[in-house]
Amino acid sequence: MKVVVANSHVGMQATELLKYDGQEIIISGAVHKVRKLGALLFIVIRTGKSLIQCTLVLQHLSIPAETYQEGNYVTITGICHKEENAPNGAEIELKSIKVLSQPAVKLPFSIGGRNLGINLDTNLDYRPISLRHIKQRAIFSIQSSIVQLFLEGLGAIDFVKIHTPKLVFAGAEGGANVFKVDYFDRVMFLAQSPQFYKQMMVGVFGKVMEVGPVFRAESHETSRHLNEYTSMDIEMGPIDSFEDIMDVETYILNYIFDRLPSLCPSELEVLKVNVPKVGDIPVMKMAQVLEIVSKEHKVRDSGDLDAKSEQIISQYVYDNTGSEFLFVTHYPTAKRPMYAMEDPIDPTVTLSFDLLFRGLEVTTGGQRIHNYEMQVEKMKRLGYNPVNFSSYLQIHRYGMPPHGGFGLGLERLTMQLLGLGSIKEASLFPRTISRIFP
Ligand code: AMO
Repeated sequence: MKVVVANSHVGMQATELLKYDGQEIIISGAVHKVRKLGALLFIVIRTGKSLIQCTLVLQHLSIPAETYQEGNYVTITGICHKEENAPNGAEIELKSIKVLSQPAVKLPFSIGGRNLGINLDTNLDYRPISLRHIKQRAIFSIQSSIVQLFLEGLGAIDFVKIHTPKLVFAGAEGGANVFKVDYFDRVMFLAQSPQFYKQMMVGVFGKVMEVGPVFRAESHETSRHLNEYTSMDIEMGPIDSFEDIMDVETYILNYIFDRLPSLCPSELEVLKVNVPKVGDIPVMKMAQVLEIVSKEHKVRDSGDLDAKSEQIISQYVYDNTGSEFLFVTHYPTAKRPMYAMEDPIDPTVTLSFDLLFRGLEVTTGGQRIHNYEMQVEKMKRLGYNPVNFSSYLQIHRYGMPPHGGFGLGLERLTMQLLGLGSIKEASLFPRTISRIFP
């Protein structure tokens, strides 16, 4: 009989077990859950990818209870059998268990149940442990697949992956929400976005993409803001118009959501995820959106959509087109950063867009200024000293194509896809004003 070694590092899928029907198999993992049913003991082993059910007839084999207590890391040996009633159609009849390590104390809560059954604060306080729960882990397996597909889909149309600095000389997005960092004898900032650098790299590669951390010194805690999040960015040129950017975003969202079900079927199933059909995404100008929203909601700031406005317009679009996405275009110039290209027909608005998904903004994008004089003039108009931006302005000075890009918030996309109540649930170790541990 062949002995197969599979451990949690290899990450064997429970479904793969079927291949070893009748054979002896060795698996390493954590004792996830233990259940006694008469003379039968069920021990579920958690590997990096799945749960594997093992059975033991207590009379046949005496194993001390401390060997299989929840939280132990073990190596088990047993015979693999097809078993229709087992979670993945196969189970292992145990012959022996070897303990690799034991926890110092009992787990603070059980992670073997169907639901975690603890509140969000406890979940986040005990993150290294709570993330081991199957539903928590599924969130981040899905998130990992989203990133994989984002890079794969854009790579297939010649986007080059770049890695830009997160310690930067200036905040790119304007506003006060930028963190200062002591940097030897001077001050630097944590990047609010890869904005300046991705623009610079258009002059090098034409089409670039990055998935990386960005930092926002938001002083309020809301269900949709983090102080550190993951931005999925693209930048490209030459372009004909900012609509080229919306076309790329439409392409990549179709690419991701078409392929997600085959990449992580069990995780989508365990979280009962409704994966959207993207198709063509409807487009509306900001002015049009405000007109519709103001019929049922008092919009206080005509330059941006508050949470309620985003929900109202998303519902309106869903009712009229069936789409769960909406591009809102032509945001006011006064509300967009200094690099935003103004509409030559009406300079009070920019050639920019936001994407709403199920009632929440998940992306901002648009065309950028590529002309040197135009960029310098706009900086001065907004009160920035162009001298402080001379390294960025090299691209305008020495020649840039018409270009643009977008930034898609990974945690917001995950939150909306999975219907999570808070963005914190979509971040492994969320950073907010009140949360810095673990
Ligand atoms: P913006 O600042 O709109 O644009 O950010 C882009 C997207 O990032 C997400 N996001 C956040 N997610 C979690 N917590 C936050 N505090 C937070 N702030 C923003 C949202 C948002 O749509 N440089 C531009 C993008 C571009 O034009 O290329 C930018 O960063 O999903």
